[in-house]
Amino acid sequence: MHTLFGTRGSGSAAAEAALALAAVEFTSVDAASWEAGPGRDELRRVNPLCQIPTLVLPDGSVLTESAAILIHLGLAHPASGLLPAGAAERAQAIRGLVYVAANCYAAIGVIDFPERWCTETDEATAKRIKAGSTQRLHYLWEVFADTFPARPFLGGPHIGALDVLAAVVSKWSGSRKHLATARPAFSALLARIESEPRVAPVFARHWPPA
Ligand SMILES: N[C@@H](CCC(=O)N[C@@H](CS)C(=O)NCC(=O)O)C(=O)O
Repeated sequence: MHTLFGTRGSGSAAAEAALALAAVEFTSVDAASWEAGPGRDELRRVNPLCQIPTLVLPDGSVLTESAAILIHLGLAHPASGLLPAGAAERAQAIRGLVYVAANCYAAIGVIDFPERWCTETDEATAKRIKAGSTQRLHYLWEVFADTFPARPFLGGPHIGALDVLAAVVSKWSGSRKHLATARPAFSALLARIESEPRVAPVFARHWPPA
């Protein structure tokens, strides 16, 4: 059995959606670095960075890094369509997954924890770091939208790993609001991804409608 560490409204939604698309059963441990409790203690034992998503595979090995988790699930379950079957399309999907993780997700790490990326961070400095990183994040999404065409999904005819990671990581720091006007077609794609029947319940659990 796979074990997924995560919590509501977090990046674990991407791993959860991918597990749903691959029809892989898993147990959940509610855990996050910002929530004290037994889940967090257990998470820290398997991932010293205490970040989610963290996936423990049935053989006990630990997978961190959302892109690695999704690529692994795609390779381990080729029939899921998480990764495109063709080598050229698969290469672009992997490029997209690493782009989102290395650029967009990393920027969110700075926005959420500016004090980790600066010394003696006073409130005004933290505010400036957040503002600059948010601007950069929105630009990074514009470039993503211009670089990765939807046909009609990002990996081709079917929903895949890149779709779910883009849909989850764009949930934060005003990215959706920005994209609605800056890249309306991409914004519509994100809405389509969220409403895919196997993905919609995951999004509804993580971001319950108000
Ligand atoms: N590089 C990691 C980043 C994961 C990440 O930053 N996750 C957030 C939650 S969405 C987290 O656990 N942050 C808590 C912390 O860094 O203390 C990935 O791509 O999965």
